[in-house]
Amino acid sequence: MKPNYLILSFICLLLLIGASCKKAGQEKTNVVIIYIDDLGFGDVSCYGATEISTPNIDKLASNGLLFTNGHCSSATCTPSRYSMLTGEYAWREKGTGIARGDASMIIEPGRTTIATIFKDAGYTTGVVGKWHLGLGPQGGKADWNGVVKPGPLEIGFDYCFLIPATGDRVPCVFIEDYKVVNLDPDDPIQVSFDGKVGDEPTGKENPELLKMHPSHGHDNTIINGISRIGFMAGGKSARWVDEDIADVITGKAVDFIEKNKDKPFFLYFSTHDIHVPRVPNQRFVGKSGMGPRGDAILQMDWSTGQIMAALERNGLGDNTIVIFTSDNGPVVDDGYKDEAVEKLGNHKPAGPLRGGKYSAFDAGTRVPFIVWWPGQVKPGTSDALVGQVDFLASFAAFTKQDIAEDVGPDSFNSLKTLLGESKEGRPYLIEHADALSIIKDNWKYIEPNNKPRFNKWVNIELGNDTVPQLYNLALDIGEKNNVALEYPELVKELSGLLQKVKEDGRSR
Ligand code: NG6
Ligand code: CA
Repeated sequence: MKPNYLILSFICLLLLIGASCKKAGQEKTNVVIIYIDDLGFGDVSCYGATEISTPNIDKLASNGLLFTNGHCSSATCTPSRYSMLTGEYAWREKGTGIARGDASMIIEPGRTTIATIFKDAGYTTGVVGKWHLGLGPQGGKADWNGVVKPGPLEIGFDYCFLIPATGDRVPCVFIEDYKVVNLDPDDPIQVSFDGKVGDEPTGKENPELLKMHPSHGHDNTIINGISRIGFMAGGKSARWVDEDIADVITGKAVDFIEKNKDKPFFLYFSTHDIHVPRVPNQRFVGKSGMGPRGDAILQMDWSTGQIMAALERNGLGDNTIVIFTSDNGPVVDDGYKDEAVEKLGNHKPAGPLRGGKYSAFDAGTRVPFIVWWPGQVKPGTSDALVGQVDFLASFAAFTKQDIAEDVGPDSFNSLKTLLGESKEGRPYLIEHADALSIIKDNWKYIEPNNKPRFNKWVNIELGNDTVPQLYNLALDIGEKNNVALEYPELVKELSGLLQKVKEDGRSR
């Protein structure tokens, strides 16, 4: 029988269209970054925690690529986020330490960020959750009662729903796009970090009114029975309820996914959990047996599950990359008496690592780091050295864009490594706490500095020392043996490279 060439050509045409659609689809794969606050390397079960179970994150890890040597850039929040969004190490710029609640916008409006990269590639971009990168004009103050600007919308985000700074800093209100949510104009907000405003009680003056007491700091205005950093008056109808924060922001993130399910989107979902004050919803209270810190971990795992369920429900499961990671390492007592210390039991928030949040030791910056993209990223583990500072250049490459010479000065294209196509990690990575460190080929050098080694406030070894420190992470992941004196050549090489990266003003 004579073949029907018309039908055959039609089938070929369909196949061709199918193939090119797949390619086009891949170019517009959605990207979601789930950014947890203060989550330690050992805080989730897929990273070895045995005293707590995080089934949603474990599922993400078992279907994705789990990095054992993944890093944020700094041991605290603001600089890590700055560096993740801009691709520049935060320590290069003044004013990128832990931001006050009334800090002005730290990233200059119009600057290329990971959000502008996606926006330029035709994505709808959103940030939901903790911001902590300042809002309002340089040299001025945010107008909490008017248009809160500039903010994320000036650096590439189409949508934002924000906790302006942190849960423990005023103002304790949400911001959607440019406005404080539910604000009554007859009850304007006042915010101060320099002295009391209004006549509302503070934790210092009226501790009997508190439902959670500070252990250090955190004794200014009482909002919902918890005293905060900073003073606030007014804005009563706009104030958040701590127990509902996770529900509210997770809901907004899910709404963003649903609204944008038919077009490519980039979502930066930044949880309040497991930062202080840890006040999880009643559903999680007492469920971990570890007090509010453990319960907040369960709530954070739930939030992660909600995001994943929203992706699945909308058929986006195999066309979305999800990156799950944290902004800095763990801290147990970070300023409130919330039983985190008493109920920790055998749980090791940092796993085998030394230090924690604020620390130059590896627990400060080596964090959970999972990349999930079913059908594309092969499940498994990778011990390649990867850093969040590389997201900008990597996603520029992913969306097939070149970046200008001065953009993302410390961001390397690590796309192949992040997607598991290569086992080769970064040649080296700089880490930032009080001191700077450099990691290269599993050696870690911490530069000498004069700050004390131990901070009694947070009970964390900060990794500071007046002498150079060198650790062989391959043999000594807990950084117990400083071998600087045994390897003077290596100390010279690493300190020299660190010095060069500082002096060059860029490393890409
Ligand atoms: C510290 C706070 C701490 C936390 C941290 C920022 C005190 C005594 N301590 O100054 O509780 O808010 O700043 O954490 O106020 S971060 O994760 O946002 O960097
Ligand atoms: Ca943090």
